[in-house]
Amino acid sequence: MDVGVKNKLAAPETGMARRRFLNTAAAAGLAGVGMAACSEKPASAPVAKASAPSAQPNPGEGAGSIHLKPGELDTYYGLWSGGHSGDMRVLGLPSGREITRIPCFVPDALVGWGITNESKKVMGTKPDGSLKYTVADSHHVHASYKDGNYDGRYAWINDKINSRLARIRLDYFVCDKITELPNVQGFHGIFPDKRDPVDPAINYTTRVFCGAEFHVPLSLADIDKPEKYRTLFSCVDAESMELRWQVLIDGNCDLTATSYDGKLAATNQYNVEGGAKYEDMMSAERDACLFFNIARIEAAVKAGKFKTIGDSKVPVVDGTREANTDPKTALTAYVSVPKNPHGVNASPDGKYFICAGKLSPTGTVIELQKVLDWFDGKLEKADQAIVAEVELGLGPLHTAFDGRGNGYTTLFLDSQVVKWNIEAAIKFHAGDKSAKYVVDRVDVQYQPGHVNASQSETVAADGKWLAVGCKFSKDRFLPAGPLHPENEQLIDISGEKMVLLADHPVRGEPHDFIIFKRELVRPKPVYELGDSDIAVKDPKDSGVERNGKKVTVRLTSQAPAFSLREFRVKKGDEVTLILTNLDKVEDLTHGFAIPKYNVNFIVNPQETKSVTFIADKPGVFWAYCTHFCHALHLEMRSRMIVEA
Ligand code: K7E
Ligand code: CUA
Ligand code: CA
Repeated sequence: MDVGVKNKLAAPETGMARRRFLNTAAAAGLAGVGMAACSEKPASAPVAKASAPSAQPNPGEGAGSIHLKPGELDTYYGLWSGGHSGDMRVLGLPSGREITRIPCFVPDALVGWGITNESKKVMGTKPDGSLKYTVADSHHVHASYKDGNYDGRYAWINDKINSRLARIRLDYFVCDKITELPNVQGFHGIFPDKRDPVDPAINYTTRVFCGAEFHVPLSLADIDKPEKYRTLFSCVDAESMELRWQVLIDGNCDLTATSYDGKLAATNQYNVEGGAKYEDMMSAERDACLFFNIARIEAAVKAGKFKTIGDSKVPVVDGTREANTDPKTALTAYVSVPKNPHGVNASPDGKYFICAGKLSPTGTVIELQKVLDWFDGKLEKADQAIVAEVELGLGPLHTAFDGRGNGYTTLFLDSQVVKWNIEAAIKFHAGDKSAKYVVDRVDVQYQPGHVNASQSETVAADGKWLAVGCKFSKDRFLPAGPLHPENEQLIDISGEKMVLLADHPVRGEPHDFIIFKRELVRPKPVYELGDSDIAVKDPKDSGVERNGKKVTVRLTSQAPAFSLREFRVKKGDEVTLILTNLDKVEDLTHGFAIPKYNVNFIVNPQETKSVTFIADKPGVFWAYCTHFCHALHLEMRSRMIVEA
């Protein structure tokens, strides 16, 4: 721990005694993090302290009630990552009700994701037609922007295990594309850009930036030379979902942030050491926040100043320290941040990126104009862009914003959220020791990771609700065996004091999430027949078509019947079954299951799906509707006869 920093960062408010040991904890490093996470507050410990801040009522009205009347709709959507469940969850807020889960990276039995040909095409298959991957680990969800606010087109989510980026269409709330990033492992942070750095007419998202955590050998010759392992920062085209370019960097990537003017993207780095073991990864006192000059990178790609790696055709530019010493031509700027930082978040006024210290008790505020000044040669050192580095508490991870100048940072080890004023922190850092930057603290249950506020990462941050993703729920819910849910908590931040209002158990394990006004999306109530070019548009087009051993079965559904009451194929046929749901009524979904053939999927109104299988078992198979649709739902069947 840097003693100089410690003294400079003496907290201006009282009640910090318990946090005095933070310097030793930081020195104890990762072991300290792990142990403290589990031992600081044993499950039997009373949680009375938690309600202390809430006991003081907020002045004014507060953000509103979290208890909706039956039939009343939520005013915000929340998009939550599903962690290693590999899905995206859609919540209504402030009630916290889970509305649906959108399967992305892993199969889902409800809708037939990973069963239908259409979903398999999105997920990716091996040459034999089976799924390439069935596991994933999604952490971060972000949505497309226009003029600094969400525009309701797309959301993206990462898969850390297999370095994949999935896109969700926000009209149908379905995953429509998945891209696997080349040359990297441990793809973690994502963030869409908010406008083009050069063309003012492009005031919306056209790029998604992806940070990769793990160092890997870029050539098989380097397998046994960890010192040669590298990571890359990637840019994916928001529309085509193709890779645009990558940047070879020193150190690693973690979380990602983008500026409102489109000029800068950044990633926090916790492993500037390039260590292969955690002890090595925490040997430096300061790591970095690495800035990317988007316009210059794209100019370099255009000018052919790139190489490619292995089989990948993606242009890779050189963003290493050595290649970028002249600010006036640099593609990258390394701003130092203590110590193994986690999280980089853009303040809604467009001025600052904030990095949380994780192993340092500090939040670092970096002024973006000063980073641009460094790129213009007007600032001697990139570190001069740091305008505050203030003590927040133990284990700071992520920061959300209320649009009134305050940040809300999770303190993993303290099990708290700290509300702090950014301008006051800047004054304090500049030497005004009377500047009280910490506004409030609230205990959360327990060990919070991500935090986000309603509209937080947009120009329309409204400072009403704050959700906190707590990694441990311990004693907060009825025990259901050794696996505990996570605890997503909701806090009213409309007043001076934060007020904890609700606990929600969630199936493991969301990391990040966004919360936005419901008006910002325009979900479609039904599909369009023309969405699929194999749609069976009329029941009269139903039937069995044979082409050698390949058989196509076309049918439609209209409650309470399928257009084919029976169909015949022969043992050994490769059967492709196409089903269009001709019901137009909103909410009238049908299912289609074939016993013993591992087939089940749903078709929403006007939607078409298909499955392909080998009819390897002769006999009679009652295909039936699995999704309750009608008083005669149980009677809604078709008979598949497989002739021996
Ligand atoms: Cu969980 Cu965003 Cu992967 Cu922090 S990360 S907590
Ligand atoms: Cu159709 Cu149930
Ligand atoms: Ca480090």
